[in-house]
Amino acid sequence: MRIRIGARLLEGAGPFLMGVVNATPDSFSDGGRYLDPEAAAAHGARLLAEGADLLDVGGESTRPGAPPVPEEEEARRVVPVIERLRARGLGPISVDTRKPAVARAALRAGADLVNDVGGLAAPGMAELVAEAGVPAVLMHARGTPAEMQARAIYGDVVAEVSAELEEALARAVRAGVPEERLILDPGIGFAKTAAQSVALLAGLPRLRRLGRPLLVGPSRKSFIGAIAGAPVGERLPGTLAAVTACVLAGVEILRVHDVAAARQAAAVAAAVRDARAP
Ligand code: HH2
Repeated sequence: MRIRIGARLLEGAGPFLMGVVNATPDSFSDGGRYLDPEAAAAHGARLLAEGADLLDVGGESTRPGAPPVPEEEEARRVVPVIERLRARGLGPISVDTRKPAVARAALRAGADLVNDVGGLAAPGMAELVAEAGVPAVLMHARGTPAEMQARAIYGDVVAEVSAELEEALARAVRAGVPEERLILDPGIGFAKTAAQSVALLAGLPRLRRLGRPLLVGPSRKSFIGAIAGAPVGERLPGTLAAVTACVLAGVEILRVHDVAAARQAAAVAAAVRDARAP
C-alpha cells in the first residue's frame, strides 16, 4: 500500500499501528480514562512513543447498544484533543466519527484522516472527505451501534461483508473520493456475532481481493471474551493472537489500545510473513 496520512507516508506491507485515544466517558474498555483533553493528549503521546504510526481520536462509544452522542458534544470532546496533539507536533491524527459535522470540526483542528465506522454513508460525509483531500477508513457495519447486533444475520458473512464494502467503496468514489485514498475495514464486532467476527478474520484473504489496504480493529473485543472467557480488562493475549492472524493474512493496519505489546506481536508475525517461501 502507499497512502499519505498527514506528514507520514505509509508505504509497503506494514503492519502499521493505529493507537486508540478514546475521549469518551463510556467506551467499552477505557471509557472515562481520557475524557480530560490533557490526559487524552498525553495518552496519545505515550502511544506514539510506544510505536504507534498514527492516533485515532474518538468522542463517541460505538460499542453494541451505545446511545448516540449529539454532534456538538462529540466535537467538544475530540477537537481539544486534536488541537493539543497538533500543538505538540504529534501525529498523524485520525478522527473516529460517523458524523460529517464532527469530521469537519476535527479536520479544521488538524486531523489528517477520517475513520468512519458508518462507511462514509451519512449524507455529505464522502463529499466532505473528497473536498478535504484526506484519506479515509471505510468500515463495514449495519445500522447504528444502538441496534446493530439485531442485524448480525448473514448467509456467508465474508461474501456479504465483502459485497457491502465494495458497494460502499463505489459510493465513496462516485462522491469524488479517489479510490487510492480509501482503506477498508470489515468491522469486527459491528453487527457481527463472535462467530462472524472469527469468520471474518479467517476470511481476510478474500477481502484482500477488493484491492484496497485493510485495517482491522480486534483490540479487546467481545469475540475474545466469547472464545476465552476473558473479561474486558484481560484480553491482551487474545488481542495479540488476533493481531498475529491479521498480519499473517496481509492486513496493513491494526487499530489497537495496547501499542507496545501489539508492536512486538506484529513485528514477529511480519517476520514470519516475510520469510515465507514466495
Ligand atoms: N472499533 C471501535 C471503534 N472504532 N474503527 C475502525 N475503523 N475499526 C474498528 O474495529 C473500530 C473503530 C470500537 O473500539 P473502541 O474505540 O475501543 O470502543 P468504543 O467504541 O466503545 O469507544
